[in-house]
Amino acid sequence: SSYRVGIVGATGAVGQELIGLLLSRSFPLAELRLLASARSAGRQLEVGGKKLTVQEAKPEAFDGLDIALFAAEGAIAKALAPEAAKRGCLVLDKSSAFRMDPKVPLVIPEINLAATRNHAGIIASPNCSTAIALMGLYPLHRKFGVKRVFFSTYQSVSGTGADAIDELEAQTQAYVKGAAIEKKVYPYQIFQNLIPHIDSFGADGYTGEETKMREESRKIMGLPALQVSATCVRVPVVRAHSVTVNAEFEQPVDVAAAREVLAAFPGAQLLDDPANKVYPTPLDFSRQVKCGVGRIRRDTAFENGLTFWVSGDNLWKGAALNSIQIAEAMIREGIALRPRELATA
Ligand code: 2RA
Repeated sequence: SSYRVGIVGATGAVGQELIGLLLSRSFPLAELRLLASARSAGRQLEVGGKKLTVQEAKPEAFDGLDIALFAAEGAIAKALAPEAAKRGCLVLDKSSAFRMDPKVPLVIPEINLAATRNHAGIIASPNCSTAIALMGLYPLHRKFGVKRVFFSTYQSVSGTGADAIDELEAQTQAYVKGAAIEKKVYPYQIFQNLIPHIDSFGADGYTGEETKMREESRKIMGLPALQVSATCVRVPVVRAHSVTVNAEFEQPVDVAAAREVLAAFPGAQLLDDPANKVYPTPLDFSRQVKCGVGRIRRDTAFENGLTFWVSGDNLWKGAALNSIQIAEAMIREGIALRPRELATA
């Protein structure tokens, strides 16, 4: 069968990737409805050789849809996702609005697809840095049991959005021309620099991004007591995030065993041959379905420690692809798109 799919935030960086991936993955579409703010309504987008007109995202815009892919900021998801679910849509939301809501499954299909069986109309996708980090950590946890983990991230500017991509480009051009470098999106120059600040600072000195990595990793892996400490840094890379993971396990983990586990995990591509300078880089893993894992070595700071490096596309596995993979897997596994109570209504 085929499905009537709506995209909320269709004109944004992630929305554009959703359109491309639905087409390139031949998602069974009966209809594709592009929804965005009133400001963008009326714009025409070229989709698969057809011109589609963007409609305003408002409650009645969800009538008749089976799936609503939300790629908008939290406030819009908070306002409209319940409206869409009420109208019988399965909402797949990439924002942080519902991720920690106990009634909302937070899902990476390769890890906890079963959690989708208890949805009440809304399913959340994790923060991009969490999804990418867990493509390396989760298969190792499943085999060796993780106790404590440190994340250090190297996050591309596309995670902020199209305006940040433009900012890096403009600062690069200004540098080449010897012109003044302007800062609009970030508090510091991002060109030739690093900014250890993503999202907002909490009272404990951790940023929202760092708190998300801790809380979301615990929820997705079902490890409420997992010890996590993250440092999330913006780097002058256009696309794809990278993460250094230092993890302590219940038992010693040798590199060969770790490589075997990662090579067998569907969400990861093992790329680990340091003698030949082979390891993942963000440039190589942009627009890749899998996340690259390499630099695997015993961690010298832990008993039973292992450290490794992951690079993954933050717009794909970190956002658009993960949402689409949830829908694909639910359809493949015959998991109800509508919550039980609605289905009988
Ligand atoms: C970022 N993870 O990279 C956040 C949102 N995509 O800015």
